[in-house]
Amino acid sequence: VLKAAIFDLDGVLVDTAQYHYLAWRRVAERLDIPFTIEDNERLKGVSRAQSLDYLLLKGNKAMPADKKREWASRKNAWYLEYLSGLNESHLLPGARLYVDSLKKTGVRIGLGTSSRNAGIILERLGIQKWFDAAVDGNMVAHTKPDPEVFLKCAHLLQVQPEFCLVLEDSTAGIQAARNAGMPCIGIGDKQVLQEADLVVSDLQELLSSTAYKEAFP
Ligand code: B16
Ligand code: MG
Repeated sequence: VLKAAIFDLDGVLVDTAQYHYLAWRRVAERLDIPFTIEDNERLKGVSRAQSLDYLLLKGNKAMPADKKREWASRKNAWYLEYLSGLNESHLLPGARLYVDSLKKTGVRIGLGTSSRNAGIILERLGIQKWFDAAVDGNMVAHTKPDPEVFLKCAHLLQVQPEFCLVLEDSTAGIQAARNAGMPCIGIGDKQVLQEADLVVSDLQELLSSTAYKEAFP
């Protein structure tokens, strides 16, 4: 039985993954590093610092720590620029309805995100009150695929990992759920998110999925 659902933020509840993409693409362009959609998939769910390290490795560029901090904060400034227009219309399809339906059946709601900007996003959308526990990138030492963010959330929710369902749009996040011993639903492309127990294109689709109802009655 399902006792808790732990949601990723960017790309699951809110349409901000596109803003991360646009901001990283600007970094890659400026640094003259080729940046493909596959590269972008690798950055999803991964911390800002490690995302930059990935890009630099791909571009075969060494960079001292102070320069790295500069580029990471430049990326974040661009990201925050995109976020400035954020409002309720950026909630992804089915998010509110699915969370409401879980709450009605007594399932506890958690947030497990790598983002250090989660506070601003929740506030903008007025959805802080959705969560019984929230863990973000400011509260963990290790980024996804490390299970820390999800285990910490489960601990705060006081629910054993095997009774927590994770909802994730990234391969790193699905691996993190696996590493935490939690079942996981992928939100996005079936080819990309193969390691999930079930993949749907969004939470709207999940609400009417018979495979979901059978797996998590
Ligand atoms: P920030 P999630 C992740 O959020 C994003 O998917 C990833 O692209 C981003 O680099 C990471 O947060 C860190 O975000 O720069 O805002 O601290 O998908 O785990 O909710
Ligand atoms: Mg995500």
